[in-house]
Amino acid sequence: MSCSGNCNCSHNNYLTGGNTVGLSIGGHSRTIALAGNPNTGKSTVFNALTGLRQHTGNWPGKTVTRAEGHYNFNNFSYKLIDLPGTYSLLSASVDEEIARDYILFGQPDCTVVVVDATALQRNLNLAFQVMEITPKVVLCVNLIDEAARKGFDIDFQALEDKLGIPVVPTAARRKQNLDLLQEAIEAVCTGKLKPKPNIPAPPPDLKEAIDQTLPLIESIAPGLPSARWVAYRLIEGDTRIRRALETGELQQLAGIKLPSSPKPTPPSPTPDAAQNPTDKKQSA
Ligand SMILES: Nc1nc2c(ncn2[C@@H]2O[C@H](COP(=O)(O)OP(=O)(O)OP(=O)(O)O)[C@@H](O)[C@H]2O)c(=O)[nH]1
Ligand SMILES: [Mg+2]
Repeated sequence: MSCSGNCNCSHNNYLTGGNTVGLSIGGHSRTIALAGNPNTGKSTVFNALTGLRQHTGNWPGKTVTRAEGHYNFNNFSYKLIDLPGTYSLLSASVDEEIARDYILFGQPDCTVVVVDATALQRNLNLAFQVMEITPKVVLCVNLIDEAARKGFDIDFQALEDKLGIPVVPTAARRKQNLDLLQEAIEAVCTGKLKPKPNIPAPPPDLKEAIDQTLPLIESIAPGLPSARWVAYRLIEGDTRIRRALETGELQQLAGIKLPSSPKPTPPSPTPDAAQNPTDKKQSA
């Protein structure tokens, strides 16, 4: 895919490139990831927006179904990726790893986190984790019909102000407010809206550890997206992420060409600074 310098589309790589999974919608489009806990209505949103313009296949090398589709909005084409449900970006099941890797390294133009309006607190955990990785997030608070039926009164404006990202209440099964969701996605993709996720700064010792780790990651994997998240994981002693960095798996996921020269060794975890940044966000 060739793009003019001022486009807002995703560029081909292992995760975003349609052909790598035998799915090619073609054309010039913005790529949107639909993430969320299981059963929050991601596929309902996906089906309502894409209708019959859907393709399914498998994720590369996995038996997990990958669904992508497209829709047009204001004369622009949007490619929607329906990710497997995940509770946390730290989870280890194959489905959850796929969702995690796509959010971290697929570099979608916007990630929509679909949450269940009747279980907001639990669902926001994932939203915070995604906000930590990218500011290009829209929160889709789905099942508002169900929340209303249960007598929940949600102040969406307050939620938006507190989180610093656009919040769109929807009832996807009734196709309610999906136009507002499309507007919010467009605004984030074009930069008309620049979300400023409200994420508390890490404590000084953790910040210092991150500052020391980031240049090492950059030296091993120049330009790796989500390097901060990788730094958190290394500091916490995540051996799987460390191995994935050493073997070049992360770089491959992000579509980064591997250097032929030997790589420096990644930093050893520093237990003193080991804290779960995600847990901090939850208590924030
Ligand atoms: N009442 C109500 N039900 C909804 C709404 N959106 C989705 N549902 C229902 O919620 C259930 C789960 O919806 P899905 O779209 O399959 O959820 P999902 O997030 O794709 O689920 P996983 O792929 O398993 O993670 C289905 O029975 C939907 O019909 C909504 O806005 N209101
Ligand atoms: Mg689904």
